[in-house]
Amino acid sequence: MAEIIPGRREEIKALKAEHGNKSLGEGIRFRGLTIPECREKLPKASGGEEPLPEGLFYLLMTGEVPTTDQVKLISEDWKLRAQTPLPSYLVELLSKNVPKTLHPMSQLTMAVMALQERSLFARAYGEGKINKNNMWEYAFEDVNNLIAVLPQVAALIYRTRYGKKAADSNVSDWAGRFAGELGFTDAKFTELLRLYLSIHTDHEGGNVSAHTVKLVGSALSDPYLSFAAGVNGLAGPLHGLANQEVLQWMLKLRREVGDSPSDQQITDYLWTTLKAGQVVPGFGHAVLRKTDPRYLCQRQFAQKHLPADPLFRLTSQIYEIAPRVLEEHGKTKNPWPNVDAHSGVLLQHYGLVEQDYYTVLFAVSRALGALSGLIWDRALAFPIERPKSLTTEAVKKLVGA
Ligand code: NMX
Ligand code: MLT
Repeated sequence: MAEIIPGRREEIKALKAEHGNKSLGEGIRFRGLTIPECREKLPKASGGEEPLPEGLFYLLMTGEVPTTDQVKLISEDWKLRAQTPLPSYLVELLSKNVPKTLHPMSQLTMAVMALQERSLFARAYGEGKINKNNMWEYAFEDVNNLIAVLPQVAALIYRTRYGKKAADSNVSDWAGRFAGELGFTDAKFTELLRLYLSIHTDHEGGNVSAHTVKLVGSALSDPYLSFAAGVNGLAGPLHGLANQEVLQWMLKLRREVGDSPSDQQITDYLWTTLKAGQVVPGFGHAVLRKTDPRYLCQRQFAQKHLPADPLFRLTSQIYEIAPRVLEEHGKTKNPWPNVDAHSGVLLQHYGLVEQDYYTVLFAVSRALGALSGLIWDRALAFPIERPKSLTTEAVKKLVGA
């Protein structure tokens, strides 16, 4: 990072000076690579087929596809960082003091906030050691420390809330450790988690959660404070909570019409949702105008590993019908499914059935995208964000309305 940053600072300064007035859009690419390319090119675990999220983190940080050894180094580094025990007040909080009714996403925010006491960035700032040139280094340490312990924290929330036990596991990559902490030993589930945690990392930075992290970080709030804020954005039903909503919506459909609904029954159910003034969860997107490539890669995973799963078959049937209904409804600019329309079905298959936990998995993954961006924001000394805000009266006066 220390070698790359100076050149990148110059590059961006020149780019902004020359082309800063143009508007851009590219769909989903991570440093220029599409989702299928990431899946193909990023290093895998030994015997595995899905990318390791550590590799995606390296790609987001450096713009380069890492070697297997480089990815191994990150796995080992994060494992080492995670060996510092969680503070006892946090363990007490999560395992004894939060009410069972508190949503797992709220618990996650509280946990990240509780860890903020560890921020090296905040400490160095307080001691007057931070300047524009070195602040990325403190952000880098905080980000890696936080990412390293997120699986432990998230799994503690899971085990306490649903009365589960961690599994004995010697898998030591980041997703593998997470699977074990959640109590899963099935190698296919671990592979799914590697894929899941890779593809949910980011979506071009403008989404609510990543952008919130960036916005809060622009005040030089440290990475813990910034990430906690982003988690709260992800917890909204139009954003990350949609993965929970999708499952609940599908299970309600099954309860109402049985395991093998006809196309007409699904069409009627879609219209009932729309006529009730609700959104069809998992469909539509703020910027995509086609089926989300993350949906498609999860669909491929299902076609390969669970083709006969009844919920997967239902998902496919809805995929056939919902876009037509949404087009006829005529409001959404994008009638195609997004990432959240598929993720829950895969988790259900492997026994992670607690839907109100799904957005926590999304958040653990989003940490890689949003927080790698935050390191870069500090490296490039991006300024505080401050959009203008005017009253309607003032706008009217200014535009002569
Ligand atoms: N069902 C019903 N109506 C919809 C849907 C949908 N799935 N998607 C968009 N619309 C409506 C939208 O509410 C808006 O209505 P109105 O004019 O009455 O305000 C109209 O279509 C135009 O919206 P768009 O410009 O197409 O979409 P927008 O950028 O405003 O919102 C989403 C994007 C993703 C919030 C929206 O498509 C949505 O609410 N989808 C369902 C929830 C969901 O799946 N969210 C997850 C997104 C992915 N993620 O992980 O964050
Ligand atoms: C995301 O990954 O955050 C979603 O695609 C939503 C978005 O990009 O706005």
